[in-house]
Amino acid sequence: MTAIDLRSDTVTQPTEEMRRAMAAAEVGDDVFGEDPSINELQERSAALLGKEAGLLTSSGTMSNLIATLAWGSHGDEIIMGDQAHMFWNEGAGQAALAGVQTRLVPNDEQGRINADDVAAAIRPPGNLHFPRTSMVCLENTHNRCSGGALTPADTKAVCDTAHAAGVPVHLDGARIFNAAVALEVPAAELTRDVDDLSFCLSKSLSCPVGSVLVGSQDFIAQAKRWRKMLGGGMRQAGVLAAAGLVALDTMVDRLAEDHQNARRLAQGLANIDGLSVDPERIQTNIVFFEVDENLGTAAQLIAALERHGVKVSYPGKQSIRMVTHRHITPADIEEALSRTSAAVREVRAG
Ligand code: TLP
Repeated sequence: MTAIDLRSDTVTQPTEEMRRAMAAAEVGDDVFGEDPSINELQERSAALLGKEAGLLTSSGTMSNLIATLAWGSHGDEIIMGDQAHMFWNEGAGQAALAGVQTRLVPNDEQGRINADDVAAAIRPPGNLHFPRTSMVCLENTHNRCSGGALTPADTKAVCDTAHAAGVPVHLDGARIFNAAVALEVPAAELTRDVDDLSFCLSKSLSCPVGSVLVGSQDFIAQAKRWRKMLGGGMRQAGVLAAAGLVALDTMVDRLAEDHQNARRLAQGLANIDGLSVDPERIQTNIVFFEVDENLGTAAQLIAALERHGVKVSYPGKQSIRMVTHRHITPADIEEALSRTSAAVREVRAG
C-alpha cells in the first residue's frame, strides 16, 4: 500500500525542470553579493511583491526571526495573533534569540486579527514600565486557521493602525501565493501595505530549500547583517535559487488544483460520521477537522490512519490537519477519504 502523505506541503519534491536548473545554475559567493542566480531570485521576488529588495534565507523560521531582529531589539514587544506560526511553531526563537516578548491578540477563524485589538495592544510611548512595541505580525495564508486568506482590506486595516502608531508590520507570507491564487488578486496587492514579508519556496512551490524576505533597501541591508550573524550566509546557494526561479514561473498557477483537492477532501470528511469540518471555510490547501469526542481522540484516529497508509499532522486533542500539495491527485483524495472512513470504523470498533 502506498502511503498518502498529507502531513504538509513541505514534503514536495523538486520538479525535473528544477533539478535541471539547479544542475546548470550559474553561482558565485553570495556573501560578496556575487551569486547571479540568487541576485535574480531576490530581484524578481521583490518586484513580484512590490518591494525594493529581497534576501534569500534558509527557511521561513529564519526569515521571521530576522524580521524581528531587524525591526527591534532586546526588551521590545511584538504583537501577533494567538494562532500565529511564529508563536506556536518556531521554538520560541523570538524570545530566546531576539529577546522580545510576544503579545497575543485573538485570531478569528480565518486568521485575521482585529485592528482595534492591535491598537489597544500597542504600547503608548513614554511610560517606563512598558516595553516598546517594535512590530506587528500578520500571517497569510494562516496555517492554524485552516489556510484562511487575508484580503488586501484585512491587511490594510491592521497596517494603517500599526503605522499610525509608528510600528512596522511584518507578514509571514509563507504561503502568500496560495492566498493570491485563492483570492484571484496579484500577490503584490496582498503585500502592498506591509513593511516586509517572507514567503517560502520549500512548501507548496515544491522547492527543496529556502524562503525569500523582501522589503525596503534599508530593511534588507539590516536583514543581511542579521542573516550573516545567524550563520545564514550561504555562499554558492544559487543552486537553490535556480529552483526558486523555476517555481515562480511554473508552480504558482497550479496551486488552484491543490485548493480544489482540499475543498473536495473537506467535503468528504464532513460526510464521515464522527468528523466535523465546514468545507465552505476551506480557501486554500490546509484542512483542519475535528474528531468528535464520542468517537475518540485525534491521537487514536491518527494511529489508525497511519495503519491505513494516510499520514497527517498536528494532533490537537481533537483536531487533525491534512494538507494538499503537488503530489496529491484527485484520485489520492478519494482514496484518502475511503481509508479515513475505514480508520474511523476501526476507532469506533475499539
Ligand atoms: N510550517 C510547517 C510546520 O512548521 C508546521 C508546516 O508543515 O506547515 N510560517 C508558516 C505559516 C508556516 O506554515 C511555516 C512552516 C513557517 C513559517 C516556517 O517555515 P520553515 O519550515 O521553512 O522554517
